[in-house]
Amino acid sequence: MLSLTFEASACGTRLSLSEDFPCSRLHSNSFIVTVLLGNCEPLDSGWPPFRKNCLFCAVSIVWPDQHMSVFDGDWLKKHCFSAAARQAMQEELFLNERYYWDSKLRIPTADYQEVLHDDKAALAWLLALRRVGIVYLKGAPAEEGQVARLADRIGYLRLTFYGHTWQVQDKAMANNVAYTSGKLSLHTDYPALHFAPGVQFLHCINQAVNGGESEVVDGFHMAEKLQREDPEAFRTLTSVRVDFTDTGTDYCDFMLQSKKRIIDVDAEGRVVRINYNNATRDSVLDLPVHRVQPFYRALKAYVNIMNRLENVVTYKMEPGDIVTFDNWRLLHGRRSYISRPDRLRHLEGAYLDWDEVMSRLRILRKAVHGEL
Ligand SMILES: O=C(O)CCC(=O)C(=O)O
Ligand SMILES: [Fe+2]
Repeated sequence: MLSLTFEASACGTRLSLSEDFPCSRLHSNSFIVTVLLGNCEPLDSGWPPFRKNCLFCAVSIVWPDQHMSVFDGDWLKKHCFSAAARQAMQEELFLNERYYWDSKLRIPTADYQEVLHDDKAALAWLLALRRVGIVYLKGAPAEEGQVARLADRIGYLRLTFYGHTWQVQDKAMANNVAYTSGKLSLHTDYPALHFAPGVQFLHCINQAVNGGESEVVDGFHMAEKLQREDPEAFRTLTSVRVDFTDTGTDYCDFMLQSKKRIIDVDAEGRVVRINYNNATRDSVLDLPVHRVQPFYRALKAYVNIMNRLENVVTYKMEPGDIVTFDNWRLLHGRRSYISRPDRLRHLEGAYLDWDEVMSRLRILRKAVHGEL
């Protein structure tokens, strides 16, 4: 196997020639490899070995049937197998690096109209949404239809049993606690779906005079704290699957059941998703009885951490504000409010998935910064 070693240098990428690749032109038993230099001319150093570093442009291979393939230096670099190169490539594709926060966070804020009409503003919005998990948009008209417009900016929204978009109001015969004026404790939306929506938009059309403040907490950061403070509880919440349920009629009738871990981790043990909504956590706990108390103890430990004042960010939305956040990461809540018929609190919400959001982000990054 041939191996090329890349090195960044002031004048570009350099290719280090090694003992097993002693010359710019390598004759193996069956093919010829030539390193093309900066000016893209094949280096004809001949034999014996040419050992110094050279500016690297491409590698050409002449196969036994005389067919020639030319591999551009940037292409080869992109396909490099070194751990560092692969990690950099994955980070560029998926942007998995997160900024963890607590109550001191100043929520990144952007202008709604700019995000709709300016690619740079839209890119900055989505980059912050990915990294911080929450971005506030100001200046939307205080009327329905804005979360759908914002979703159109990305691609399309996620239809659920609560409709394409949904109206958070104090409703008679409410089919969800969100549709009352009561307090909503910190939760993620829709763990009753096995594939919960990745991103949530909430647009304030009308706010209550008294109460109705919003609360958010960084679920990934809180999971990290739990792992440090109470590793046993972290192990329980990342291994035990619990049932969630949601039954009713809205967009159409529904009868959902799911089984989820409260904290999902990936193969490397990194926290990737929080699934927690006590309003839809099933009263049926499908566990052997000796695991019931350890589960509740672990859940209480996590909930206690997320409710600490030092971890919660509180804000009150005003008409025209839209909060956009990572529903796989943040837990959000609402303080109770006093419902007044002349000033009905009204938020409109919509869901999207991360695949669509990341797709738009990559396209915007290419449009703003060129090929990456
Ligand atoms: O009313 C709010 O501020 C939030 C509503 C909510 O969390 C929900 O609808 O899931
Ligand atoms: Fe919610």
